[in-house]
Amino acid sequence: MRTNETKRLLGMGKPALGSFCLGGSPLIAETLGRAGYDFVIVDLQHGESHPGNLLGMLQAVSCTPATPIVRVSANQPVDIQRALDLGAYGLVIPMVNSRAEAEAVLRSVRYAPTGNRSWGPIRGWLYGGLDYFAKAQEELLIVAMLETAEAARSAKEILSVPGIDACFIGPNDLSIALGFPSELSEYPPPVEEAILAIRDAAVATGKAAGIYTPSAAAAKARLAQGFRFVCIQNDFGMVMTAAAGDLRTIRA
Ligand code: 3PY
Ligand code: MG
Repeated sequence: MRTNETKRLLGMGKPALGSFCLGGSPLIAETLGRAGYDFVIVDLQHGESHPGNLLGMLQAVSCTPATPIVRVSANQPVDIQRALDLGAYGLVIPMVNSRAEAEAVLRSVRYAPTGNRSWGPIRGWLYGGLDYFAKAQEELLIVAMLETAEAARSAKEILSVPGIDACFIGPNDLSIALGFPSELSEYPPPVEEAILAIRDAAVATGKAAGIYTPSAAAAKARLAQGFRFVCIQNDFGMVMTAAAGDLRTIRA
């Protein structure tokens, strides 16, 4: 089966850098993949992508060196299995709040006897290879989002589930869950403490700590703190930042 380069980097203790694709444009997804990110996350939770355009989005990313990852809309077997069948090589699952929910993710991802995924990896086979059945469990990257107060409290139990490869902190939802606003350039101490406690739980369980960041500077700071599955912005934010920055420069 094709090597999952993002999983390989994380397995070697190295960082992997990616971005979210919120627009449902395969052209933008391919452009992000060509920019040199290790992975591109097609976002089915927020933004314009949906089951009807997921195939084209995954085909676009997979004609680049970037690992095609899908953030599913929820921890639902049907969403998880469909994304994998269409060729997602990694999954980001939002709002995983307990060990039981993490175990449910893995049951959706795996074939019997350890799971209940139904057979039919139409494009998973084309992209991954004919030994998909034997090797999928090894190659697919499974990332649990920890972004609620309950998840922060249960981080160690969630991350100690074998088969969960990494956590991914959603700092906006975590901030809201702890009673603060989202999209802050600096998080208040309770949020920052929760973020670092989740990172520590990842380190303690031998998993990669991951986090969403809104800028290159924020990503560098998180890398320096030991985060390794680091997502920098999204296509929508990049357009906004670049356009507003140009106009500020011109009008100054
Ligand atoms: C969050 O910040 O809550 C996210 O989900 C980022 O992707
Ligand atoms: Mg979130």
